[in-house]
This record gives sequence, structure tokens and C-alpha cells, in this order.
Amino acid sequence: MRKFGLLAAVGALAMVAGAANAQFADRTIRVSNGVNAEHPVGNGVAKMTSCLATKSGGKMKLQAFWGGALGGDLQATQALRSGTQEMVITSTSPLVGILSDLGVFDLPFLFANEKEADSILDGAFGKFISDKMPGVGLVNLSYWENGFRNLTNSKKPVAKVEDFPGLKVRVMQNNIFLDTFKTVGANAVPMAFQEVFPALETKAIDGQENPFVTIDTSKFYEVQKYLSVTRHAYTPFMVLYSKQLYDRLSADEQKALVDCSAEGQKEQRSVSRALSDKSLANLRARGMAINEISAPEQKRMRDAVKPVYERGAATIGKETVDRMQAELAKIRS
Ligand code: TK8
Repeated sequence: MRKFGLLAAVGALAMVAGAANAQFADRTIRVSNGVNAEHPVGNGVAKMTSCLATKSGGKMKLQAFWGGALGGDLQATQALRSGTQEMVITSTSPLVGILSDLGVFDLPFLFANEKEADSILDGAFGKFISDKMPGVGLVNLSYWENGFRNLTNSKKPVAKVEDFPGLKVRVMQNNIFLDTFKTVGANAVPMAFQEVFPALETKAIDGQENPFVTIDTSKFYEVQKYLSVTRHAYTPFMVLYSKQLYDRLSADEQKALVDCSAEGQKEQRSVSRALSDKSLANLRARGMAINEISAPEQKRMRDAVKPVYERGAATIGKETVDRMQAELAKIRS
């Protein structure tokens, strides 16, 4: 018993020494978000904030900016690359000009469900893409969820391919989304997220596409009548850190960021999935006319945009598209 007591004491001492020796400096980390704080990203950031506080003894603090206050996804990400800002939580789609491989996630109807998305993002393929980010001045701490995207507009329900022509639809600044919506005959307009609500309000555009949670938390129901459940693409969020600022952190600080962004990921994904149905119900209660797409019409839509894969492979990179297809085939077998 005395020997056990001694061992426990030595163990505890080592832990205190370890913690005491852990290298944490007082830091305020600015994190930019294009969505509002009510979005499930808000829950993820709150979880990451408390996790960092615990691990760093209160020294590492996250300071979150919402609604694109520090600039849209692309602008904020460029600030990371120039080392003038620490962190951003961004969709992958607006970043294809920085790393074209990211376009693979924009291929229409790529994932069948969230489970597939998680296996790909948290598996070898997700790492394959993350390992490319330092080459463009960024560190991907983890993948969070934006989600399955659906079309809204102010003119008419969209239930089949033939309903797209005549609709002026905002898409993210992304060649694959532009191609997808042009291929079904819509007039696709690339635009930063912060410009969408005013453009819908002034009817400069007829529609846009986003997950239920974003349509709800960004109050698009105030300026859109129709919601068509197209689930035409799944968008991941990346939790990015400036590489040059990351390289100046201690190993303990880097590890705390990676571990706490993983904690945040769990929280964010689970809140996102729990809120999705609630948001759909809320959008209905707010008076949106919601239509599902029948299975035969979904198939016709998927067939109509198949050529986007071939054209997309030219910009994304054939190796990356082939890897994705092989990984998907593996998890579906
Ligand atoms: C928010 C965007 C948004 C995205 C879009 O910054 O632009 O439509 O879905 O979530 O990343």
C-alpha cells in the first residue's frame, strides 16, 4: 500500500510537471465565419473555446467573428495565407482557386448521405486533401459540416430538370457549381455569401442553394418562397489555420488546436444533424412552400449533370477524382 501511494505520488508529480512544462502563451486567436453565430458552427466554436481554455490553462482564447465581419470565405482565407489572421471556418467550394483539388467535393450528387461524407472526410481521402493545404499556406485542423444543399427561389417550385431554365441562381464562386447549374439550364451567378441576402431581397437574383440550417439561420425565408429538396451536393467546412502563424506555435499549442477542433467537430456535426429537421419544420412554419423531388426525377437530374464529372476532372485533377471514386466504391462495397 505505501509503495502504491509512493508510485501514485510520483505519477501525479510527473503530470503536474508535464502540465507545468507544457508550452502555452497568452494568445487571442481570431476566427472568421461567414454564417451567423446561431448556426451549428457556433456550437462547435463554443466547444473548441472551452476545450482550449482547459488545455492551455486559459491562455489560448478564440475570438469569433460572424456573418463575414472579417470578410467572406475566400477573402478571410487569403488573410490567413498572408499571415494577417489566424483562423477561418470556411466552405471548401470558394477555395478552388487556391487548391483546385477541393473541387472534388463540389461534384453533384457525390455523397448519398452524411455517413459517407464522414467516412471520406475523416479517412484517407480527407487526409490526402489536408496534406496538400500546407503547400498553399494553410493548415486544415479538421472538417466540420456545412451539409446537403437544397435550392430555394422566389418564382416557382422546382420538381424536375425542366424547371431550372429561367431561374437566376446564385452559386458559390466555384466552377463546378457554375457548370452544374448551367448544365440544367439555370442562369448561374457566382457570388460571395454575404451578398446573397441583399441580392435576393432586391430580386437581383431569383434563388440560391444551401443546407436547411443555413437557409434558416440566415433568414432566407424572409426573401424566398419556394424550397425544393434537391440535396444536389454536400459541402464540408474546413477549420483552417494560417500556416506561417501555426509554425510559430509550440508543439503543445498545435496539439491543443488539433484536439480541440476535433472536439468541436463532434459537437458541430451532431448539432447540425439535430437542427436540420428542426430547421426544415421552421421553414415550413415560416410559410415556405416545400417540395420533394420524386425518385425518377432525382435520377433524371443526376443523369443530366453527369457530364460535369468529366469536365470537372480537367480542373480538379484526374488522380483526385479517381481516388474519390475508388474510396466511395470501397465504402459502398
Ligand atoms: C458561409 C458560406 C456558406 C456557403 C455559401 O461563409 O457560400 O453558400 O454554403 O456556408 O460558406
